[in-house]
Amino acid sequence: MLGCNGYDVIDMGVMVPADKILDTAEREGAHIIGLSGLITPSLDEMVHVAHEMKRRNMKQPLLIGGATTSRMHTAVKIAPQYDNGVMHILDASRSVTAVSTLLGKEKSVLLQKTNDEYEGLRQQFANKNKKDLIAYKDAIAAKEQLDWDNYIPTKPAVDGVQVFKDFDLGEIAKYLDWSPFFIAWEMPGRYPQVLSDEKFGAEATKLLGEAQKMVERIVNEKWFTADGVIGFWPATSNNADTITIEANGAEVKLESLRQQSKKAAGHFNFSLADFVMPKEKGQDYMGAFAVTIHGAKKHIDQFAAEFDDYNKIMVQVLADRFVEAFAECLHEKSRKEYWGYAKEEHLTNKDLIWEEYDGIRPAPGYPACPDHTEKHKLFDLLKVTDNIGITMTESLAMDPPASVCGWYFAHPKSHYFGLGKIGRDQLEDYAKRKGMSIEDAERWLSPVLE
Ligand code: B12
Repeated sequence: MLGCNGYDVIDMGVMVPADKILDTAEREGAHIIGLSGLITPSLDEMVHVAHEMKRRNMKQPLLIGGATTSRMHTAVKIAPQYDNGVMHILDASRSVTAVSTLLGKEKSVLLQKTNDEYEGLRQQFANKNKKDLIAYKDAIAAKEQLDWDNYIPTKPAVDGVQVFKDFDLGEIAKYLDWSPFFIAWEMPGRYPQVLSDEKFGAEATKLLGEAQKMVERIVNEKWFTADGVIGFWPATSNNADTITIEANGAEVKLESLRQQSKKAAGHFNFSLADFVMPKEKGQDYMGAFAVTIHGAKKHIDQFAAEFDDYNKIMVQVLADRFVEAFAECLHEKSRKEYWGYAKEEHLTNKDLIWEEYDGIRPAPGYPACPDHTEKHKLFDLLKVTDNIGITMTESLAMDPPASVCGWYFAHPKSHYFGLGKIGRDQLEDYAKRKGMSIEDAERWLSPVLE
């Protein structure tokens, strides 16, 4: 593949172990190495790669990018591991200038400038004011008290787990949300407004037309196989941050994290556990789901082999759109049918996108539940790997990449929120509840630690 300045680009693909990347880079005489990270555990993997590059005495600059990366994290955690240049690139389009400079005479000037800037960021990080946190026990006391006395939980129609194999792609296509599609193509603005945007409108309209043509082929020629699994179980909370699920005669404890920031009077410190009925109030229910798109890789590889980057990216982006649409579709069917707490719901796709329904489906890794390790429990409860073939890497990324999993909550007052930072007291309690060492808990929760 031809890249910047006529240099070759080797795209190693997704979820490649550090050793394989570095072996290939050394074998092929790479001039620059780039890493892209989607979820926070991949940030640790990047630190490891930088460390390995130093151990191997490598000389190439290391470029960092992707949704969860940041200049601060790069400066504080990754750059100190490697002396021959680490740079965070906010946006792929900026990598062209950076790469051109790194391949030219000005390389050492750019690396020195970056290093000075990162030194400043490290100082800033070291001096940053701690957030105003309240004690964990006070945060629990400031939980939202839902009116459980007047709430009658709906017993799910599906008892246990239900698997969906080769789900109708035409049905899923009705739930496609095009706004993130345009974000993936780096076109700002929501759909459909983006189509009439002064600057991007014409290009956006053309792109959408081509995407829709590919959607038709995906559906008619069955490029993808959509598999999903959902499950519902009796559940109660403990008035703090543990939800107990009863599955197959055994108790499974789901551990939540609680907002600990100091809030104005009358504002709550939320935790997902608040949305499940406390045990002394009675019996509630909870659900989970996992969905995946198989088959995209074959088409991605084929377009890559034809050096057709445009269609390669289009398939990737559409696989992501399909999996999100599948999650939306199963969530709606769950509310109306499989759980059945909203049998009368009648919403348009636009209403669904704006989440105008009762209940939520937070995904482990999202701001309300940033601990990716809870995915292990979800995978066990739904037997995700056996049922629909999703596997997890050591960094807890799911393969196929177009996969989503999460929890279902039904309470009409359940809502999304961002956890924010937590204190040492909550970290210690959480580690104990999870049976994890403090060091492990610190590693997995590092982005939310004070
Ligand atoms: C699309 C998307 C998905 C897609 C997958 C995308 C994919 N395969 O890459 C789907 C729907 C499958 C998905 C699933 C999940 N997602 Co998601 N997803 C997103 C979303 C909405 C957009 C990411 C994206 O593609 N942006 C568009 C691209 C073009 O931008 P970008 O990645 O930032 O890349 C640009 C630059 O960073 C740069 N760049 C990127 N890489 C590199 C590399 C180099 C070397 C350089 C120079 C530059 C560069 O260039 C790009 C163009 O400018 C983000 C939210 C967000 N707004 O970022 C969440 C987000 C990344 N997802 C998240 C999570 C948690 C998940 C799940 C774990 C949820 C779950 N439990 O199921 C799963 C994990 C999937 C897996 N396989 O393990 C979280 C991650 C948070 C975290 N702390 O870990 C985010 C941030 C959402 C959130 N607000 O919490 N997701």
